[in-house]
Amino acid sequence: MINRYVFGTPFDTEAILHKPAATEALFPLYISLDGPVFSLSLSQNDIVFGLGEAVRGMNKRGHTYISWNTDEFDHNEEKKSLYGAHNFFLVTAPGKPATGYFVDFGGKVTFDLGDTKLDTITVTVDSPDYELYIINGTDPADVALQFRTLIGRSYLPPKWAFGVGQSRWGYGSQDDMMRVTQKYRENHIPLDMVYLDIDYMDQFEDFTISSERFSDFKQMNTNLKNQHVRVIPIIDAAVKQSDGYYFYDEGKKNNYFCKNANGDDFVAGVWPGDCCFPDFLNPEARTWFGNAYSYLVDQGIDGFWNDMNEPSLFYSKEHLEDVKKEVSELLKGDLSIYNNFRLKDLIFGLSSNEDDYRKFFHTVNGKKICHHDVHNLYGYNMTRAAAEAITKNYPERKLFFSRSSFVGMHRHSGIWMGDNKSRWQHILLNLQMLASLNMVGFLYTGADTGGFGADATEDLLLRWYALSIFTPLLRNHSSLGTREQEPYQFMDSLESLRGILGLRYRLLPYLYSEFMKAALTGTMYARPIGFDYPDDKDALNTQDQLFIGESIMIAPVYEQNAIGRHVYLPEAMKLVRFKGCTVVEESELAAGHNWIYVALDEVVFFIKKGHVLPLAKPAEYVDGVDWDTLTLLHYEGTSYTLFNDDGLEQNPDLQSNLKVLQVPAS
Ligand code: MIG
Repeated sequence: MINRYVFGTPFDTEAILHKPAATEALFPLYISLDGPVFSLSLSQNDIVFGLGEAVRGMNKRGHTYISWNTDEFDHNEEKKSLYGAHNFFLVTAPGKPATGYFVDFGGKVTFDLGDTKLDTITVTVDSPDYELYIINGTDPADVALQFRTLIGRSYLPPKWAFGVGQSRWGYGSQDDMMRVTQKYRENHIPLDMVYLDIDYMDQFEDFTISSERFSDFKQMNTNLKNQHVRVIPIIDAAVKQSDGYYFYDEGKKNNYFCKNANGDDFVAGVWPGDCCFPDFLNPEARTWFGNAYSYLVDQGIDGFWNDMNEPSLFYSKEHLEDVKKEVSELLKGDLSIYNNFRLKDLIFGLSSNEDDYRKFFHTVNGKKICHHDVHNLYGYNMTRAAAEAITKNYPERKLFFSRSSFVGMHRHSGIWMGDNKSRWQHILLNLQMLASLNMVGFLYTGADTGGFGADATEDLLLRWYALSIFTPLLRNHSSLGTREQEPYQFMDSLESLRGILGLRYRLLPYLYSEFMKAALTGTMYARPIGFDYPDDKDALNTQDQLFIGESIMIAPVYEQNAIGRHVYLPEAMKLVRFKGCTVVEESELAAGHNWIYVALDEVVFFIKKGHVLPLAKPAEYVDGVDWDTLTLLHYEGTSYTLFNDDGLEQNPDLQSNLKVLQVPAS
């Protein structure tokens, strides 16, 4: 059952696709409502799941989270905000029903989930104008399903986007793209995508290509496509302010940029220097920005990643002037301790300063809206702009994923999990976020495998890939200045890498099928194991294992130098061990707490009782996967219902693309 409560006159965030009529029902008595603040109490066994992209465990209890989209490059456990705002959480306990809450508001929302007081949740909305949805269900999976029904179908990427991707901030030329591809192919490491970061543009200007470093961009794309590899460029949200740059001139002329209080275009610094910010809340500006992607599509590009769309601001022009003045005053005196701190605060406070988000405005239906009140909708609408225009302009599905997001954007695109690091804890965080992101409809997601910041090691990369082969978005990406992270840079264990990535392609028919079924029916592709066993206390409290689709459970190793790990099995399952992408062990493991050994070059996972896992023959790219010759592994299973389509159709039908695969009687 879903109740929608409307407070004041909220701005429509367009998160919810199917809005039920506002409820006549009384506000539930167990919640105390005091202005835009509501509280509920937690009992000892209660577990809180949700909030999508956020730090810490699957059980979110015991921390304060703030929905405030932020360019945050250090994902440690103190952090309150990352790049997305996913204001949905649910409370449940073993054997108890579940209740979900969605705060539909585009500005700041604070979720104190048993942080100030262990037994109290307090949610504070930054405005009296918002909506609250309360969803009652039998168990967590039921509540999550009801929520997904409200927010609409998840984005469907093209099938090839389930392949392996290689990226690095710093690939700056056509030669770099060709070399990466060649290295992969000559080492027989599977590959489907290579990524372009900001260095392909001319002076970091959106929708331009450096002719110096990419003398024949279109030909490069053709050459790579002939090798079954697609090039995926980045697009940044901000547009360089520079007269004579065609895209800026168009935006300026048509009033498509956000304005400051005086009605002039708001200016802040990002990569290209001073920039203007497209008003993505204005539908005309969206159409303009979205259509611009065609410039690249027409040169053979089939996918994009949208960055810096929180929006991230290095400085605002206005604030920078104030800081310059104060700094020069400070430097005239002695830098006594407080002045020294002040100096540092002034400098560090330049980027993504909350005050700057109060200084610019959107125009929606002729009304001026302060950015601060709708901050969390910016990245959503940038990516929506791209997806809506390109979906209209071309018949085939294209790849889109974004850094910043809000619920609702999941209908248009996926997300990646932002600037993580080559840290062991970030493998676990990657797994945990998969679960909470699936709850809010972001099915096409994954983290920078190997870590974006800091230096990856061979063992970290192997362990991380052993998780990432199950994430729909599978991309190795790293920052400028870090140790080179392409698998072929770790030559000693190339055979192991080849095996692990090879397994991704063996699993592809299953992973794609389960992804598509989940997207088309509103279920979760990746889920906490307690969602399938809501009465089982140990299952519900397991935070480092996942079900992937209907048949398998994963339990990757995420600690350095570990030779194995603890695994909890809610019921007996079949353990399957892979080495070099072939099965080397199939054994039955009893229900309960188990220890398993997993070597660095192995992948171990579990098949659920009564279920079947189809496996393809190894392949080096998605187009090379043979969907007709599948081996069926199973644990007392008899059949598997496979979804398969051409991978490009925009609105595939579920039923007509299903095929039942029967396990031969033995
Ligand atoms: O300020 O484009 O998260 O993936 O490599 C950094 C450079 C901007 C942040 C993205 C990252 C990307 C980087 N970008």
